[in-house]
Amino acid sequence: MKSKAVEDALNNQINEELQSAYHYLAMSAEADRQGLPGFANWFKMQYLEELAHADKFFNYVLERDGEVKLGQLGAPEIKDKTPLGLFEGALSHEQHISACIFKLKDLARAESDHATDVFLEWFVSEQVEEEANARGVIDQLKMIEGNKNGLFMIDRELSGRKPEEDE
Ligand code: OFO
Repeated sequence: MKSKAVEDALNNQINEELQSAYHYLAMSAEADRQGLPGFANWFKMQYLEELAHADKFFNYVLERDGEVKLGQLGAPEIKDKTPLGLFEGALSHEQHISACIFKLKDLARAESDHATDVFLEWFVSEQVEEEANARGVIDQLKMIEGNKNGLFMIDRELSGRKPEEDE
């Protein structure tokens, strides 16, 4: 790639996306352990989406004749394991990813890398959606205030999430 700084940042983002996937996989296992199959499904679908995000960055670096450098992944850590805590964790994680994407976009512009700037547009919109999705579930969980029937209904709703079609 023309800019080494952009190439490094894109490689770093592959790692961020894979780390996200790993994080959601751990959340899926935790939800399953708690007897919440719908939550487990939602996090598993999110895990698959994050793998697809990593793949988009991976393919893009190769397409631009860059060098892919895969780094280490850390063990996921779930701070708050309550249903609300899981989704609050997801939201703050997505806010972190949004900040990464914005920083990457600023760098692409500073380096006059127009192709990368355009490539990142998809991720900017995706992050708006991802934050809104997590926020939507948080709102529902706050509304039921821990009521078991309410939690059962939300779990049923989350069980309906399907893998996204390729975009
Ligand atoms: Fe959850 O977001 Fe990737 O980019």
